[in-house]
Amino acid sequence: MKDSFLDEKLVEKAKEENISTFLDRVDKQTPCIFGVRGVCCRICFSGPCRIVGKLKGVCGADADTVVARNLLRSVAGGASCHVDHAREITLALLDIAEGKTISYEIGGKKKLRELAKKLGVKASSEKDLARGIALEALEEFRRQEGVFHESEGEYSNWLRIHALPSRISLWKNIGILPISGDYEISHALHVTTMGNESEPTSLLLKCLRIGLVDGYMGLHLSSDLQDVIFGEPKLVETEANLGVLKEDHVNVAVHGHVPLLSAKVVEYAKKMEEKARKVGAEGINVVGICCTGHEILERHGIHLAAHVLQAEFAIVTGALEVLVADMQCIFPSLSTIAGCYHTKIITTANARISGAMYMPFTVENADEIARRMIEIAIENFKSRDKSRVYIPKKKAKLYAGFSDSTLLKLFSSVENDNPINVLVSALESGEVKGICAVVGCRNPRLKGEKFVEKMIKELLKEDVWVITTGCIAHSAAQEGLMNPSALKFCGSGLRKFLREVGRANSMKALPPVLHFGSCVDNSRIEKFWKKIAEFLNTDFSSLPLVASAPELLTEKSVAIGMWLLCLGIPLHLNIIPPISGSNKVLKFFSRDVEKLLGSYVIVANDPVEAAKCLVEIIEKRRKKRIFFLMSLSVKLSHQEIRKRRGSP
Ligand code: NFS
Repeated sequence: MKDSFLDEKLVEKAKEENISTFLDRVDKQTPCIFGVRGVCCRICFSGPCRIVGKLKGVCGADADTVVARNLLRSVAGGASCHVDHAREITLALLDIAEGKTISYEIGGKKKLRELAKKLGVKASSEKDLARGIALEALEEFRRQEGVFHESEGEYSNWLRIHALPSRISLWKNIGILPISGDYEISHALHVTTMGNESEPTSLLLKCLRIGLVDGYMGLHLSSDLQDVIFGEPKLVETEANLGVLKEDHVNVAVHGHVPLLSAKVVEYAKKMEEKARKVGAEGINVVGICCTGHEILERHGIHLAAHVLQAEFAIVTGALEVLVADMQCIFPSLSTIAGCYHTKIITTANARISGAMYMPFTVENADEIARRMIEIAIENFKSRDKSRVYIPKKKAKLYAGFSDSTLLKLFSSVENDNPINVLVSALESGEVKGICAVVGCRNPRLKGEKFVEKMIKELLKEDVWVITTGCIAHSAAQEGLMNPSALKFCGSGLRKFLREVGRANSMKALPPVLHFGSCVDNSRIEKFWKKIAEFLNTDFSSLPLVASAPELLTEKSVAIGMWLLCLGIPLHLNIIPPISGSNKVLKFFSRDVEKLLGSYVIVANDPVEAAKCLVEIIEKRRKKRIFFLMSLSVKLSHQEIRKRRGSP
């Protein structure tokens, strides 16, 4: 277990206490080669058919059809999670606006007004503005037909207000503009049933189309409305890793995705500190697991305890009173493991688990449920077996809560009139060679190996600034890459840039790896990149921007990957979804998609090699960009260029 993100002593403790974790279970699973290659078809009941070479399924489907059809089902599955997440938030906003709950308020008044303006929603009161926005948002799920008008955006308002016009035209030309979340996901399930679509390219274009559903009707919609309810992320300084659990506190972990519940848990933990002291604890310590951790971190500064693969080990510490889970990425194993300790697992939404408590959560009963959960945790503190507690010491400091707006604010301390020019100048001079978004999960198949940490350090060495979200953000934080001490990993150009901007803001430096939040907050990465593209009047495909989802685990990540490809961003994978059984599908993602969207997928299974490939792409794009600047300078007068660049 050398050089693992897992604490060696904690893994030993699990073994000694006879606890089965993902490490044991992954070893007992031998993946079926047909499944791995994506050529197992279970769509009808004449099979399952397993397609090898030229052999066809009972219905005549070949490997290309089966792989493409399976992939589309996965992408639709992933997008359904983000669309459902957005729906939860939309309905909550409608309830708040209509006064059906008093548990929440409109915390992001600036965001409310901005969004209303973009959507053309007019009203005299804040509540009515919120209602108007929520009703517009509902259309993103239920619209049944679409005719694209640039000004009206009948296809999707969220796509219209967030996507670059150059991208929208491309999507329109290749026919992948989605109509609405529910329509597209249901349609994808329909066309992939037996006897429907079998033409692989058409199925693959639908994968991209669902990628757009994921990006705009899932990610952007969720982030926007969460900002309206809870306010926008703020820069915070906090800590990450299991070391944030406290031996002398009642420990409560929030695990899942939608911040409606976790924000309430944080609120009641603060309110009920006194009660905790009465049972001998020093207080109540709320910590975050997975994405909901990021949501409450970026708004309340709560510590990050664990990513998806460390959640089991949070229980093995023996110091966790309650783990509250709402939806997505919650292993059923948590309940089995909790059964061996005093920890209580409470589920509230989609992640109902056998053996766990279930407390149905609504925005109307939010206060009551959160208060009850904290009460259970306080009560359960008395049952903790102190002799079985081991909390690893390791934790790292991080700056978090970055977004397009927090970054612009930081840049404005260097150049007030034209903040984004601070970064654009650094990109053009090569001080910052490019930006890589490293997103997604940690995969159990890597068994704790530090793939992503090594890859990021290689990128930093090459002056590539790194943005992270989701479980990768947990990992980068734990590795200490989100604080100025990680400057030592950076090349001289990036180091200089981070120091200069940091110092202008009374910080030692900006962090080499940025915490951009949860997986739905991938939307903020597009917003940030859009600022660069708009400033330079160009498209993403001619900018030195790349992405990597090195440890892809969930279908959600596949949907996000499709969206990134739609944006024109080259995407690195280490673990690939099951597509290797079809040459046509492999060719589509490695070559054909470039002609359509300017993006492609690369696969590299070694972290150093992966970083090298990403840097090469960045270099290639930088060369292309020089040509772009030359052609631009022919078109624009000198004065215009100066104005654009913000120079005197
Ligand atoms: Ni993203 Fe968040 Fe983690 Fe992967 Fe799951 S928590 S939504 S899917 S496993 S990064």
